[in-house]
Amino acid sequence: MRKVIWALITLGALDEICIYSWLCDCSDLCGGTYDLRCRQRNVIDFESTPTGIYSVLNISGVTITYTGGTGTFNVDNQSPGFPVSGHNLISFFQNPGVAPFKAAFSDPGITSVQIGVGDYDADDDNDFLQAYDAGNNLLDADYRFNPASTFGGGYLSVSSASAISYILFWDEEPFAGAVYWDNLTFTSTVSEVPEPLTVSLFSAGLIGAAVMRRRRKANKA
Ligand SMILES: [Ca+2]
Ligand SMILES: [Ca+2]
Ligand SMILES: [Ca+2]
Repeated sequence: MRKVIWALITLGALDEICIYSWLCDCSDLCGGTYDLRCRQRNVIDFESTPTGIYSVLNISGVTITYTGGTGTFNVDNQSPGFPVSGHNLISFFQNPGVAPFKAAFSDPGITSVQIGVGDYDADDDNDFLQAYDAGNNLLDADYRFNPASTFGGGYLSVSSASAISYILFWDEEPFAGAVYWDNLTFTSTVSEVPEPLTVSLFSAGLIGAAVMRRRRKANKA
């Protein structure tokens, strides 16, 4: 019995974010999609964005721009292979050259970002991802080489203990910008975690302890 009570008290004292993921599906409690630690996880796959030429995209609290040339880019529809499928971003058709896309987050609690990149075979791709805070300090960076023989590509990822304000991502020579970017995934800390479950667990522990004490007294008497 004592072990059970201690387990309840310990559970109650631990980070409530973890408790939710252990006991139930976080999405039921908080709404939205959550990872195993109950952090909110968003994926932009661009499927609901019509193909065409853009100078800015606002999707799910993310503002996407292209920093080179005329500042325009395409939402295209290509499925060369994992992780690029259906609608995606490509800068090459409007502005071939080495310049980054920028994706700025309105959520101030973003701590990790992933983006898929790839193309059809034909050329080597040198792909870069950088994460910055609101003061333009570099927080984390990733690089990925995609050999010419590849259909599709892979993921770049960055993470940081302090909040990521925006990311830059780009492709370098030989055909700079000739890659498709897809499945922009970002994870934020949950700013408003509901309390009742934590409180009830902690209370259960305390009540259990009180019952034990009373029983012990009763036994002595
Ligand atoms: Ca897509
Ligand atoms: Ca390639
Ligand atoms: Ca390429």
